[in-house]
This record gives sequence, C-alpha cells and structure tokens, in this order.
Amino acid sequence: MARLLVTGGAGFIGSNFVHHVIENTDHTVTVLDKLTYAGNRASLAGLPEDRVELVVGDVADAPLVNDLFSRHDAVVHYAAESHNDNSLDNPHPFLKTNVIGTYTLLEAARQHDVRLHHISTDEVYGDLALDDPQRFTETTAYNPSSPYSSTKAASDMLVRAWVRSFGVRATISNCSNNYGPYQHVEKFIPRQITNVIRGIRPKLYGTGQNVRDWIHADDHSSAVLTILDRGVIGETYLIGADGEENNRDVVETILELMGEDRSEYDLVTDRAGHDLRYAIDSTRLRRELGWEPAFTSFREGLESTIAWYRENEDWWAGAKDGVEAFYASKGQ
Ligand code: NAD
Ligand code: TDX
Repeated sequence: MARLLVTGGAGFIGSNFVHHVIENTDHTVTVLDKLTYAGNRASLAGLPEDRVELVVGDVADAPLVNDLFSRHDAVVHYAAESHNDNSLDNPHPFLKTNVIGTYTLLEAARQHDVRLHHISTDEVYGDLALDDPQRFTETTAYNPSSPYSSTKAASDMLVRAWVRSFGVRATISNCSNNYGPYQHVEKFIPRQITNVIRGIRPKLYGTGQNVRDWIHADDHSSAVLTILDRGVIGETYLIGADGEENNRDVVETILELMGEDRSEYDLVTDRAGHDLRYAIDSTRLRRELGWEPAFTSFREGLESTIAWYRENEDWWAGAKDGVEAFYASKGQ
C-alpha cells in the first residue's frame, strides 16, 4: 500500500487514474487540483472518502507542494493546461502551470526524495506526414508546434535535467490522444457527442484529414501504474494502443453510432499550426514492462463513451454553452 499524490486528479485523465487506482490497488490517493475550468469535483464523486482526499490548490504553490510531498510515497503529475485551442488564445497560464508548476514539483521531489512520475504527451514530437511509415519512439527528436506542446516539451526537459543533475527519482510517459468518460466538452470527441445530443452539427477543422492515435483513458491509467511499479528511474516510456484514425472517420462513426446520417457535419476554420498526424510506437513499454491495452476496439470504446455522455448530462451541461460560444467567436 502506498500514499499517492495525484496532481490534476480532478481533470479528465487524472480522475480516470484515481478511479483506476481505487478499483485495482489498495493505495490511498490525495488529489492536488486547482479546480480550474477543466477540473471538476464531480469526477471524483462516489469514491471512498477514507482512501481519496481532494486538496484544492496550485502546483506552483511551493509551500503547499512541499507540505504534501513530505507526506506521500509517490507523485503522479497530471496537472496542466491541456487544450491547444486555448493555448493559441492565451498562452500565459500554460507557461505558469506546465513549466513553473512542474519546476515547483521537481524542487519538492528533490528536497524530499519522493518518486515522481511526469505525465506528458506525444505532441512534444511535432507531427508526421500522413504516409510516413515511421511512428514516434522514445528517441524521436522534440519538435513541438503549439504553445501548449512547447510548454509540455519544456516540462519534460526540466524533468530530465533534475534527474541528471540532482538525482531526482523520476520517470516520464508521453501518451497519445485519450478518450473516455469525464473528458471536458471542449475536446474533439466529447464536443461532437454533446453536439449531436444537443441537435448541433459536429464541427470538423479544415478538411478533417488530420490523424490522431486514440487510446482509452483507462488503458493510459494501467500503463502509468505499470511504469510506477516497474519503470526504470530516469527513463521515458511512450504509451499508445495502435489507434490511428482520421478525424473525419471519427465524426462519421460518432454520427452513425448515435443514429444520425454520417454526412451531417460541418467543415469549419482550421486550427492555426494544426498538427497533421500523431502515431505512437509503444514497443518499449510492452516489451520491457509487459503492458498491454485492454480496449482493443475503438468503435466499442466510442460506444461506451457515447453512452456515458448520454447518461451524465448533469456533469457536462454547465460547460457546453460557454465552450460553443468560444468556438463560434473563432468560426469553429
Ligand atoms: P484536463 O485539462 O482535463 O485536466 C487538467 C487538470 O489539472 C484539471 O483538473 C485542472 O483543474 C488541473 N490544473 C490545471 N492547472 C492547475 C494548477 N496550476 N495546479 C493544480 N491543478 C491544476 O487535462 P487532461 O486531458 O486530463 O490531461 C492531463 C495530463 O495528461 C496533462 O498533463 C496533459 O498534458 C496530458 N496528456 C493529455 C492527453 C489527452 O489526450 N488529453 C494525452 C497525452 C497527455
Ligand atoms: O471541434 C473540433 N474539431 C476538430 O476537428 C475540435 C475541438 C478538434 N478538432 C480536431 C483537432 C485535432 O486534430 O480534432 C483533433 C483532436 O483535437 P483535440 O481534442 O483538441 O486534441 P489534440 O489537439 O489532438 O490534443 C489532445 O491530445 C494530446 C489533448 O487535448 C492534449 O492535451 C494531448 O496532449
């Protein structure tokens, strides 16, 4: 049994991880989350109070972070500003949380010699051509495109430097696009599902040819637990489930699964600097640590995700109008 500190545990992937830990281990969890627009207490509802505690606070608050590190065995760092479109609008919070926040945690890990796992993204590698036979690996050069991905790349570099210079016991994982329950309606898949529920036509950026490599958030969680258990300190692991799909196919499948005509969507203004394709080669994680994803059918994963959004309208309804107004102001 370990005492885990999970930053950003009230967000999409962090809350999925907390549910996964409670169901699959006997660890206790403290969530440190600022409850920004992206954090939601309701994502932790129903979890046992004697095993999960929520501390509302900022990862860049050094005294708070130091106090929490002194009372935990390991830290999993999910907290971030996570949305590319927001980073194009206002990069400042991305610098503050993703860079200064990670720096603050690294200093605390150094002081208290606490094991840290840093959650990152495949976007640090930039993008691939549609016909490129290569996929990203642990040795692909960093080449981030957006303010969001550049701050995530910066945070990864800080972790590597603190491992080498100060002996901090840290690992890093870079995962591909996640989908599943508790994802904010600003993101692609929940936006389109909730659009269909509301009678709004789905919105596809540009021509819709961009490819993302989808993984269910629960598979991301099992991979992170595997790395926490068996990962080698100082190493990076890529997490992916061979889920490449172009955005057009995803929208058409959502429409079909929701009983609508597959052509009932709009092409809208493209994202500035829009990455064309991400693709992860997760051979290292599978071979060296023995991890395998459980969700092998993207279509079935989408079906259960659609059912979750239909059944949990209270969870997302409050954010929907504001998100659509933001996109409408940009022609998206
Ligand atoms: P999210 O936006 O849903 O959640 C982020 C959480 O962090 C929220 O609960 C928010 O309140 C909290 N937070 C933000 N700033 C904070 C601060 N200063 N202090 C404390 N808490 C703060 O994001 P997500 O999609 O769950 O992403 C989680 C992590 O996974 C991020 O580090 C992201 O880069 C990474 N990641 C995401 C994906 C994806 O597909 N969504 C893929 C790979 C990696
Ligand atoms: O309405 C939309 N229409 C659309 O075509 C939205 C919101 C998005 N898109 C496109 C843009 C992307 O090609 O869909 C794709 C996915 O978009 P997002 O959900 O915004 O994800 P992405 O930009 O790929 O980044 C995600 O994966 C990597 C997460 O938000 C990041 O936090 C993670 O690092």
